[in-house]
Amino acid sequence: MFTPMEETKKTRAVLLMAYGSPNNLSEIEPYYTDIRRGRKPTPELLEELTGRYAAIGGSSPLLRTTLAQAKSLEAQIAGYKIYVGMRHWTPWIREAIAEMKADGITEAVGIVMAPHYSSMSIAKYIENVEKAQELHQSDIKFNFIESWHDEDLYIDALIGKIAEAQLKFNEEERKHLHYIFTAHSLPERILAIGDPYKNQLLETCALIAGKMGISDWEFAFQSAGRTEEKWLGPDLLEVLDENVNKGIKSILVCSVGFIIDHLEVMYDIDIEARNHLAQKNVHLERARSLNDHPMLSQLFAQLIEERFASL
Ligand code: FEC
Repeated sequence: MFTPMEETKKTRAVLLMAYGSPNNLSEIEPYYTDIRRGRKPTPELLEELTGRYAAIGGSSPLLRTTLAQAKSLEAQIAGYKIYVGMRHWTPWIREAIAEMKADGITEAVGIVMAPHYSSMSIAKYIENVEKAQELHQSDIKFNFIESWHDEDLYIDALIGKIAEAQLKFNEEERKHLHYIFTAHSLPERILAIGDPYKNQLLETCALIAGKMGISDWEFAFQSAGRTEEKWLGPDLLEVLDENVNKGIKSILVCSVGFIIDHLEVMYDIDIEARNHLAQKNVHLERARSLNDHPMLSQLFAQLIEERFASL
């Protein structure tokens, strides 16, 4: 016999979403084509991206880590099934929706493995879910958690990672440590439409700095797209140059906009930014991403339970 609450839980579920990542080098072209909304990349762009994946070992841990996060979340919110859907590759969001429909899910909370809202990121995941619902003639009632950039558990978990990275510097370096917080750049035109992305990012940084008592920090965008239009700056590499010119010798980078150690962190910071500083006598360390950190699943569980309670 199931209690009424257990009965309700059987028709309620969580959709955990992330960007998506090719499983091997041969999947890069169709993956990249999807990111470019159906336009195939030029041979030069394809070669450049293939080179980046090859440099991090041929594939990214993004899916593996998202699945691990889903598993720990499932353990935290016993009773609700967690479905995983990716925006740009398998397992697709549309596959998750088909599975949810087949399982008789009627209400769901959607959350993305990205803390900051933008019309060019989180809103696109929501659109993707809506299109998938149309495709499968599904009418699951979705409630989306659109941002969680100022939540204590996220801020405190990041502070823990920054504290771990501080220990990679010697005592003298720690006294003069400069902090750079980063996130994925987006086209600058989002500012004109009042997109909250940049402000939410700065709020995250200010909360971390305030709690840690750090005053020597700045924010930079990274991973700007290879397109003609202007992307949000300043770019991480420019900011690194400015710091070199000022004589800064120890820099701790923390990518607050990313949750997982994936391509954009493993290549753009661990390889590209490091190479950029080679021969410049600067000690750079990066705070590890949260990945499947238990405080993150605790936060997701809390936010999801609150949403279900409000339905
Ligand atoms: O590890 C992996 O295999 C995948 C890593 C990955 C994540 C990610 C997250 C975000 N992106 C965001 C915005 C854009 C915009 C464009 C764009 C392009 C790419 C390309 C790759 C890529 N992104 Fe990404 N992104 C990841 C990977 N991204 C690869 C294509 C090559 C390149 O430009 O580097 C430009 C699209 C266009 O051309 O029209 C815009 C944002 C996030 C953070 C939120 C999220 O995770 O969804 C914002 C992870």
